[in-house]
Amino acid sequence: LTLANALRTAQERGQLSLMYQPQLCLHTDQVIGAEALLRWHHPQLGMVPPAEFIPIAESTGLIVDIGHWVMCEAAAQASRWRRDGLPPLSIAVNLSAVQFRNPRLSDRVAQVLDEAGLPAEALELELTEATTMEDPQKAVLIIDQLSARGVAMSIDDFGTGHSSLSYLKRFRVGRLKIDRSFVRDITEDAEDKAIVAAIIQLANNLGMTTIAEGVETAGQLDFLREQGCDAAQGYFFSRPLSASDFERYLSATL
Ligand code: G
Ligand code: G
Ligand code: MN
Ligand code: NA
Repeated sequence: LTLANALRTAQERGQLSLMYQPQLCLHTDQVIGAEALLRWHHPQLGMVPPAEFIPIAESTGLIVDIGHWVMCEAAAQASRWRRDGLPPLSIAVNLSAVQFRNPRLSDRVAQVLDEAGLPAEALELELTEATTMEDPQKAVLIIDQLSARGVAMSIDDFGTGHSSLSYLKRFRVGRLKIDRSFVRDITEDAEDKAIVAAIIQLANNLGMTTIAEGVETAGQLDFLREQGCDAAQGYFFSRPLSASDFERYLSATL
């Protein structure tokens, strides 16, 4: 059994699912959205971590169909939550570089939103720095197309790739996700403090908002608030949850 072959049938066999990690606004303390995170539960292998199977999905091209399924599933869930009267949440989906390169991406996204009955602003596509910097000139155009359709976008793992500041200002993305490697030691490490403070200022000066990932302690949260970070996600608030656990989490915080 190769992982690639098992992955080929994972979706049709119902082995894929999404978990939802709450995202909180640090100005209002309200849950404002969720990041959809893919899980693969294989009957023999158990839970296969995304760090293992996403690269295989990318190298085999399976990520195109899997990524499409993720977008449909996440959009449908967000739409159900709206219909059920939950506060309007935005749903963030991780986009692979392979999906990003697809010339029909913005049509596909529009179709997914249409089928789910979800407003474009409620979907956020997370692009990594590596994805955007593969071909930054082309990335500017693709981001403009998606942005023209009203889809929200963010740069994931910000600060870890090779982003060029001259491109950052040309990418019409709404927010930067501060990578959790910078957040981890933020209460002790003077350099991490400086980096995070600088990212928040840079984002604000370019008209973007920030969300910190991997927030695990009250101390980290205090520092982020002081610096004016807009939103956060991490184990301090909640681990990624199943859709029904997410609903319970949300009603407990209302
Ligand atoms: O929970 P966590 O282990 O889920 O995620 C590990 C990595 O896998 C993260 O970098 C995350 O961005 C990535 N990932 C999770 N879900 C998806 C997905 O649906 N598509 C892509 N391309 N990456 C994902
Ligand atoms: O790269 P991306 O941001 O898409 O990946 C999110 C990953 O971070 C997922 O694997 C998710 O499970 C994990 N994660 C989310 N919150 C925390 C946290 O507070 N601490 C740690 N260590 N990992 C987290
Ligand atoms: Mn992400
Ligand atoms: Na990240």
